[in-house]
Order: sequence, then structure tokens, then C-alpha cells
Amino acid sequence: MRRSLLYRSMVAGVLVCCGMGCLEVHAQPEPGQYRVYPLPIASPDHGTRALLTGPADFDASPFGWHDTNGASGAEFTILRGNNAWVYVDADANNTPDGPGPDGGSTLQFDYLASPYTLPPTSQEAALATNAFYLVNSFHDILWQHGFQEVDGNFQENNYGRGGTGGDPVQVEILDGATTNNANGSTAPTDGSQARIQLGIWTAANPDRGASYAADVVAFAYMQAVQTRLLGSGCGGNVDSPRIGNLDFFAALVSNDFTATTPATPHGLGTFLLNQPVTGTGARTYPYSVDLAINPSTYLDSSSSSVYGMGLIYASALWDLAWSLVGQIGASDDLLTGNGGENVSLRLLVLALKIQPCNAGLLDGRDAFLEADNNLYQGQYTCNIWNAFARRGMGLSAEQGSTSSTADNVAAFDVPASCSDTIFADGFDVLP
Ligand SMILES: [Ca+2]
Ligand SMILES: [Ca+2]
Ligand SMILES: [Ca+2]
Ligand SMILES: [Ca+2]
Repeated sequence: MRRSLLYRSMVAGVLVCCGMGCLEVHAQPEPGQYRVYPLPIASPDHGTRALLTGPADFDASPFGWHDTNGASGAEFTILRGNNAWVYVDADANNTPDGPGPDGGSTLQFDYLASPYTLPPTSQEAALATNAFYLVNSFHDILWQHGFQEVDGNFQENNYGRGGTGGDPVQVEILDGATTNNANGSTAPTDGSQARIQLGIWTAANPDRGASYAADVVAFAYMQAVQTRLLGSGCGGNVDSPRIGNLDFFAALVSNDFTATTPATPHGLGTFLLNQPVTGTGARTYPYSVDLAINPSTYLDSSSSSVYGMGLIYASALWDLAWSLVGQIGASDDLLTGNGGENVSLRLLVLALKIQPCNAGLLDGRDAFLEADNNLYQGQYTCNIWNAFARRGMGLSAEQGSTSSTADNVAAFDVPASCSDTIFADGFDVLP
């Protein structure tokens, strides 16, 4: 996310042709300024706010974040545009309590934030601004990694790129129906409205608003994305990777792979849960490649809920991401980089498209292998096998019925062609 404005201004354009030939013309949306916790900062506990100028990605959002008509110039000077509409819904009726902050003609969104001393209701503008930045960033990041208009993404106007528009995300902050939680919903049909509800969390005093927690907002956004990609009637089974897909996206976009190590504990939602950044987070264990910190494996299946199955699945994906970062490096650019975190995210998005309805965890593993074949000619096959085998989802594992976790059989073996250790820094493939 740390590209210069100059670079961004060069990456997207529209060809305009006349008798003299063609010229690449760039949309010139108002850049806007937003004071936010920049990704991959997970929360106020993980870093400080910065005033970002023009953070929109002009490939994914060619007319900026406040456009809806496909012509230069913002249609809205509030936190509303092609990808999202952010507002307070304290009365829980799924409509705006008010218009929210207005950035004026130059789109200036710079407001007081004091997450440790003021209640969320005293910093609504800053919370709304942060949520708008995060949700639009997730739109742009996912667009760059395979969730675009033709895939059913969430936009008011698809700018002639296929798919069905009319489905920007309604982002409801301080949602009165969603205390100590956050969720995202939509219908599988492209063009159906998507909604994210971000509640107030009460573990700390004063309470904390979920909009400051990038990981929790990411989880909710991806919940809607996954519903769209899985299709109608899918994903109600308990022996399912679906929570794992959400956890992995949440962890991936809120982790600085250049400033942490594979062992660093990455708990989800620690800020909202009033835990230290090294805390366990919302699951039984924090994500970590270190099996002494996160020992989750497929052996835990029989005692696991859908959240526990998600922990097992995302633990394998976390190991995979770090093995890819170890092999090809981290890009530190969630939009257009080609580091291990980017490869992981492209595989995740394609695997969601590939996996069968009511998939089990081994179906998810196989979808990652197929995604790697499609995207990278299978060059990361052994990274995938080793990561899953390390968590008990190896070659000989069996998932049985995906409606039951009791019949799962763990195995830690890999194909003979993949016997190498994947972690160069001392973490063995096998527990
Ligand atoms: Ca416009
Ligand atoms: Ca609501
Ligand atoms: Ca759409
Ligand atoms: Ca099963």
C-alpha cells in the first residue's frame, strides 16, 4: 500500500482515439485526504494514524472512491461512492442515522480519534473515515487479486467491465444490532445488496468501535465476498473451511510481513478484545507458524465447531503464506505486489471460486492446488502440500462427510516429490 501518488497516477488510463492517433487519458478524481490507520496496521495498538492522499487504486477504482457515474468528479462528498457507503446505524434499522461527515469539494476527512479515552460515539467521524478507507482498500486489493466485476464484486457502477452493478457495500458502524461482533452478508446473486455491520465492543473501558480494527473489518468484508463466490445454498456445513478463509484474509491484510517473523503470534481482534498485540485473539490460539504457539491440526477435528475447523484451516494457510514469503519474499504492497502475501491471496480468491458447494477442508486444500496449477503452473504445489500436511491435512488424510467432523482422519504425509522442508528458519514440516 506504500506506492507513491506519482506511480499510481501512471498505472491506469483510458485510450482516447482521434484522427491523429490514440492517447492514454487518465481519470482525475479528487485525490481526497483521509486520516486513518494505514494497512497493514491492524489496530491502534499496532501503529499510528497517517493522513493519506489519494489512496484509491486507479485500476480497481478508476474514478476514485466517491464516484458513481463514471465521469471525473465526485458524486458524493460524504463517505459514499462506487464501492461503499459508510454510516452510523445505532438504531439498527439498516438505514443511515444521519449523513455522516462531509469532506467538502476537496474530500478532506481528518477527524479526532481517541480510541483509548473517548467512547466510540464521541469519534464517529474518525471511525467512519477509517471504515471507508478499509472497505474501499479491500475492494481494490481484491480487485487486483481476482475478485472483479465479472466475478460479482460489490460496485454501484461497473464502468462497462461486465458483471452486474448496483451492489456497493452498505457499511453500518456503531451498529446497534451487533454488539461485540461484526458481520458481512449478501445474496449469492451478483447485483444483490451487500451489508457489513460493525458493532461496538465492550471488553475495554471506554468501549471500542470495530472500524479501527482492520482485521475485524476484513473478516466482515470477506464474509460477504465468500457468500458471493460460493454460490447459492453453500456453506452451511460444520466441517468447513469457510471461517478459515475469512480468518486468513483478515490476518493477511493486517500483518506486516517485513516487520514480523513466522513465529510472531497474530491474534485476530486483540484490540477490540482489550488484549495485548501478542494476545490470543478471538480463536483458541493466535496464528503462528510456531507449533508451540499454535498447535492446531486436523487431529482436533472431532472436538471442533465450525470456528475450530476454521482455525485449523487458516493455520495451514498461514504456514503457506509464510513459506511463500520465505521463498519469494514479501512485497509490502497489498495492491500490485508479487510477494508471498500476494501469491497467497490470489490462490485464496481462486480457490473460493473452485471449491465445491459445502466443501470440507481437504476440498479447500485441493482447490488451492488447482488454483496454483491455473495461476502459477503448479510451481507452489509443494509449498501447499507441506503447509497442509504440517497441520494434518496431508496426502493420506480423509475428510469423510463434510457434515461431520467426527469422521476426519489426520495424516501428515506429502507426495514423494514434495519431501523438502518448507521453512528455512528452523520450523520443520512435520510436528
Ligand atoms: Ca463522477
Ligand atoms: Ca444494521
Ligand atoms: Ca456486483
Ligand atoms: Ca468430515
